[in-house]
Amino acid sequence: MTTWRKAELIENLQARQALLSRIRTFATELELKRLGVADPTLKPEPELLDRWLAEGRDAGMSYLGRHRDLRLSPERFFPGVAAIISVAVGYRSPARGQGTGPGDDPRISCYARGDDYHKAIKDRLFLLLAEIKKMVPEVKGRVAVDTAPVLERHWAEQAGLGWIGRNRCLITTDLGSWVFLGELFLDIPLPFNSAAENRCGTCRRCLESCPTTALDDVNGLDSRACIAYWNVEYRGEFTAETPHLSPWLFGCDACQDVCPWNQKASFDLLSDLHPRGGTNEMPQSTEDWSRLTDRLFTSHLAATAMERTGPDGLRRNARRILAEPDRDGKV
Ligand code: B12
Repeated sequence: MTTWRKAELIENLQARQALLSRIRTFATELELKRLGVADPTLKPEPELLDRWLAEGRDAGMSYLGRHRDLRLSPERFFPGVAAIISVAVGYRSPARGQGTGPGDDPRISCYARGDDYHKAIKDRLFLLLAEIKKMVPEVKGRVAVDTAPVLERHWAEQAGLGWIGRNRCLITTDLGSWVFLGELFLDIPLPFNSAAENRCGTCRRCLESCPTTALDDVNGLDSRACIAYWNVEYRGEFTAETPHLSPWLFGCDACQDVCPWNQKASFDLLSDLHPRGGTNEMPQSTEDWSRLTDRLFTSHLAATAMERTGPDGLRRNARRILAEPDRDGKV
């Protein structure tokens, strides 16, 4: 197998191209087909994050402000960074029912029905790093998926994978916004991709369809109004500020369901992310969910994205939906 020294990669574009081609081949074997490389000097604009935080749009997620400097500066997150590999991984499944489709009651965001994406993507990025180490023994790298202080959508956009839409999601031309993101920070240079062009045009369907008007064009998303903040991230009993969650038991896809790019998106999803098979035991109605047992949670829903909220959180969400007045004002 050809190996490269770091100095050689810095000096020689052809060596960088050859390495990237090998990286892509191996990544494809790992099902990481959508991969781009971002230039770490093209940092996110501090003003946008600072304004967002100053306006309290982070709701109770204080970690977003606490690690502000790391989020804005890839060198602080990973000293010596010379390239950021960004991957987009599909999760939309053709399977319907099980609370994932329009008309289902209650609804569960379709990102939450397969195995936990954090592990699925991280495992693959660590394997990719190990393979790069075989080709460039000096290389150092750091993997990030979701929980790391990294503005993932920004890097995915810079890596040419898609654009940040009005719904604030990274939208790709083939999978729409039904993608998870992950990154591999490297201290060796690679050929960079160009940032993707924004293709939302004049479409405002996501802004108009958000049931709680949490999205606006100028300021982005207000987490204090976002249903996905309340039914996934918020801890404790709900307050007077909590918006109506119905029909959303976990997460919310309202701003993605209406996106025209998502209507034509293909179902090319990572094998780990296929929805787990439903059984007769699985809760169906909101009443069933309000009585979800810990045993059923452990046997069917542990190690899915729903682990974040846990059985107490899911029961709480279901009780809340049951207590909300329906469209005719009846409880
Ligand atoms: C906190 C968080 C949330 C919060 C806040 C969401 C938000 N919009 O910030 C809550 C709990 C509400 C949430 C909900 C969801 N999330 Co979330 N979330 C995150 C997390 C951990 C951090 C996001 C963050 O830093 N926000 C801070 C704001 C300021 O960042 P920003 O809007 O991207 O803006 C920055 C840049 O984009 C840039 N920018 C460029 N143009 C503009 C324009 C404006 C107006 C602004 C303000 C900024 C901006 O400037 C900003 C700062 O430099 C990321 C993972 C990560 N580490 O990035 C996942 C992540 C964004 N979430 C993800 C998902 C899947 C979701 C949901 C779809 C889940 C669901 N179905 O319920 C929803 C979608 C909600 C939405 N419409 O954004 C995916 C998104 C994948 C994709 N295709 O984009 C991510 C990337 C996780 C992952 N690894 O895949 N999430």
